Parts: sequence; C-alpha cells; structure tokens
Amino acid sequence: MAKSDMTKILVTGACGQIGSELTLALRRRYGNENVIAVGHRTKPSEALCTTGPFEYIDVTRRETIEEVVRKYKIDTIYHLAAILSAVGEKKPQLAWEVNMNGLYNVLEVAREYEMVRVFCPSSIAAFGPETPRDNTPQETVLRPTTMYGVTKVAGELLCNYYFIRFGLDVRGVRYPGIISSETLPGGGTTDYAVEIFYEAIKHKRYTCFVREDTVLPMMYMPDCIKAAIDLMEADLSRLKHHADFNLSAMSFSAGELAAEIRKHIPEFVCEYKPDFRQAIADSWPRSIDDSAARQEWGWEPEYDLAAMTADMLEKLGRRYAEGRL
Ligand code: AKB
Repeated sequence: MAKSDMTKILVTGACGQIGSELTLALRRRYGNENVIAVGHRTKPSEALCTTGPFEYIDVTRRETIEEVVRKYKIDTIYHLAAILSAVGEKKPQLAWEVNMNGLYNVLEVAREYEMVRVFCPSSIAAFGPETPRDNTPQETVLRPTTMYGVTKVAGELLCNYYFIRFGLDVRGVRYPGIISSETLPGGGTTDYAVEIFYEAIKHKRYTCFVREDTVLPMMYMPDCIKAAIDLMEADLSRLKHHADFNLSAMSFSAGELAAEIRKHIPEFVCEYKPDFRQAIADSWPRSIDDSAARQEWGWEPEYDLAAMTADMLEKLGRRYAEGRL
C-alpha cells in the first residue's frame, strides 16, 4: 500500500508518551498540516501545537471524534489514547471505558467514513501467566490477568473482526515497554525503565518498583515509531496478521539496566522496593518471538540496551545541563 494513500492523519493520545513523538515523526514524513494531533485534557507541548493542527476530543464520545474527522477530512487514524496497566488496575472501569468503548468508537467512525487505514497498538500485556515466558510465540495463550490486558486481547480481536467483516484495514503491534526521553509514560508497569534515567541524572539514585531480577521486553522510542510507520506502509497483500504482531527489540532485568547506567554514571545507586506492579510484571513474558513481523513487513529494530542507554543519557544529560529536566 503506497504512502500517498494516507493523506490526512489523525493521532489520538497525541500528548502521551508515544503520541507526542509519533505525531512529530508523521508530520516530518507526511507534511505538518496533514497530521492532526488530538488530546483529551493534557496540555500539549509547544512542539505539538506549533508544528501543526491540535484539537481536543474524548474518544468515549463518538461525536467528538466525528467532528474532527469531518473538519479535516481524515482518512487514516493512529489510535493511541489508552489507559495503561498500572492505572488500569487502580481504575478498571475507566480502563474498560476508554480502551474498549474508545476503540469501538474509533473503528465505527473509521468504518462509516471509509478510512484507508487505522493503527491500534496492542501490548505484551495481552499475554498472561499461562503464556510461555521466553521467546513467546506469535500464536499462543492469551489469558491476561489485568484489565489493561483484557482490553488489549479484546481490542486485537475487535480490530481483526473489522478487517474480516468490513474490510477496514486495521493494523497493530504488541508493543513491549517503551523507553523514551521526551514525554514520561503515564501509569504503566514498565515506567521504571524510563524513570530510572531521569533519577540517575538528577539524583544519582533510584528506588525501583520491581525486583532486581525482573526481566521484561523493552524497546527504544525510535524503534517504536519505525514499527508503527513501517507496518502502516507495508503492502497489505504481504500481511497474514493484522492487529496483533509480536514485536521485540531487547530484554533485560532491572538490575542489568542499572548496571548499564552505572557504566556512564559510576556513583549511581539503585534500590528495589517492589509494589503492586511486580505481580503485573511477573504475569508478562521475558522475551518475544517477532519472526512474523520480520517476515511479513521486514521489521528489524536498531537499538539494543547499550545503544539505547547511551542515547538516553546523552539526551537527558543535555536537557539537565540546560536546566530543562
Ligand atoms: C504498560 O506497562 O502498561 C505499558 C505496556 C507494556 O503496554 N508500557
């Protein structure tokens, strides 16, 4: 499918961790005026507002999505608005409302307005304690024990249903924990892998909310963005899967991450005080088999633990020195 088919793009959750950087990458690729960022309540960054259109919507109110779709003649949606795993366990009803009804509204609007394509990310949270934890296969047990995970499995099924039943071209990946330097993640279990960098730079100490030996799959933001864009531009005829691609980049324990940071900041001290998020982390895989994504649309990550750590510390270190962290 050609890149030029997607002419007016809407990004929901544009103020979030992934949305804030993906929107800017999409604007660089498809033109500033062609990528409309939408948020809910969060104040958008200056970069988001000054480089292209920004609007407020509430994905749980379908009419607010339709208004923006009509105003800008949208033909493609990147639907990133979601409640993540840790907040989802504190507020399961809200997680259902936003993640399921929000997705349903987006898919219905996309169907009704005959959109070219929709991107909706799933997550490693779709897996559960009965799933094989190492090199987790593409086709496997999906019995999550979090509300976030339940909405991700149901969301994958719903997206695939819209493809089969209505021919709506919905695509998605099961993202691992995402590490980034621009916008902090909000309310996930893998947030420690981002917070640790900020605290290492600011205070040379961090108290981690999972055990030192907790291993989870992770990915650096440039790879996260590349995955979304590459999958959306992939030739549909090559795809056997649609909204549920396993995706992998690196896996490491919290202790290994702290040790890697210590190579750059030798005085850095990390303590471990597991809280309720440990049980969520323990229900997720340690590593992922992403061979379907590699075969069907050429997925290949660029960053490993060492390259990601060096880049994070360089970026955050510069911001700290300029008093902007
Ligand atoms: C979370 O921790 O909830 C997310 C995810 C893995 O989907 N980062």
